[in-house]
Amino acid sequence: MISESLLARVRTTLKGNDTGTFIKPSPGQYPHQWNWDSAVIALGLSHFDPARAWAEVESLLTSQWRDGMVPHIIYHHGPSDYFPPPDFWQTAGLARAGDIPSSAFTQPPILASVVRMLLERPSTSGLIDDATLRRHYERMLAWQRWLHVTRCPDGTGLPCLIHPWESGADNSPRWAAILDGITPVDLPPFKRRDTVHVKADERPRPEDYARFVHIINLGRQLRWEPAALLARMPFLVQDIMYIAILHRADEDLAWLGARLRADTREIEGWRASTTAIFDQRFWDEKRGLYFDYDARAGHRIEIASYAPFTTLFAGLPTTAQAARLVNEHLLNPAEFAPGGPLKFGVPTIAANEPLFGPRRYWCGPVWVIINWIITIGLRRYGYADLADKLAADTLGLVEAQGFHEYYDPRDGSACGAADFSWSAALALEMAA
Ligand code: 9WN
Repeated sequence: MISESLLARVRTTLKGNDTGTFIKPSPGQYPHQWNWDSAVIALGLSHFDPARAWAEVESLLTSQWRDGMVPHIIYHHGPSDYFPPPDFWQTAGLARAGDIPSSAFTQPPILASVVRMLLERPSTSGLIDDATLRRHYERMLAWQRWLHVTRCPDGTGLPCLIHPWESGADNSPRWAAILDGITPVDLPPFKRRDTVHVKADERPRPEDYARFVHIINLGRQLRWEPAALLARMPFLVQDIMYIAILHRADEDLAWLGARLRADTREIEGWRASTTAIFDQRFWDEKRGLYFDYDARAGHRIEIASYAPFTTLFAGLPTTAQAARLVNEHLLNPAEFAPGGPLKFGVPTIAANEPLFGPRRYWCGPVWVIINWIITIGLRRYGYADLADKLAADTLGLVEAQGFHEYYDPRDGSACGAADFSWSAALALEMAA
């Protein structure tokens, strides 16, 4: 049930972050449009301004590159005090780029799933005409094809990420070993702005930030040419959360295609290929967990994170695998459950991992978007009580602390940016 007071606070936060063209993730720290933020913000908007929800989808898709990619940051209104500024990406004059200045890589493709959710809501579904929906469908199809084909080096259809920012979980310890192997050289001059708004010990470490910039610089030198990126980038990863989100997006895009009477065989083909290889590449039978894959080095990255639980969202595990994920890990107080060192779940890294950092960004804090994805997955597998409890606990955290970017799992205290749009939007989703 959505209370009037929650609705009012969410509305104030999202209106406060509304630039007119798109809703920014937070007032100071993130003044541009971010890809997966905008998608889930549209869900929150659907509860009080459904027309604006569709406008958010539209504004994100207008940023699409000519080759199909939908970029991760879109600078609709030019530069700000955010680093990197638009010209840092050096995309001007690139034939494959889009018309709106943007970053040169992408983020988790949750948009098709959001569009399906919007269409399944009576309040929202009547507000979009078939021609617009078909245009959105074609654009999302081109993006998902770009991921399965252009970003896949090995014929499996599994996309590779070329920068930690593409994962949405920038400094996750899942990427630490790869980042530690990268020595930044000839860095272009830059000044970090993220630590102006948020305490430095809640953000990526300086050495990791320098590596983020170094990888962008390599991409610039390769003119962001997809085959060259796959061949040369030092960070080349198959991320299980990213792939789970894409697999669910394929399912939801096929649903939309069927509704539009389009030929969905290509999408069904992607779904079949991902299903066929997922376990072989990522499942560890001994640990009862999925692990990401370092495609450059050719091995799994054995860090216990929230990411395996997101596979439930996509329906990828068998019932037996799901039971292991839940019983051996999600409910284990030494790792992910409240009751041991933690008071709140789900931490983004298991509490007993050596690199667990309870306040440092993606190294441990609880994120509302992750808990929301996990609750949907739990329901898909019949764990409704657990999903209800996780949603209620997350909502409690947000009610007590405000709409923050992330929360310390030991005591629930707020970290990162304040007035954070997706924490507000997804609080409504969880309440509903
Ligand atoms: C870099 C906007 C974004 C989120 C990401 C989160 C963070 C950016 C940053 O903020 O990344 O893309 O500057 O740290 O990691 O998931 O989309 O909220």
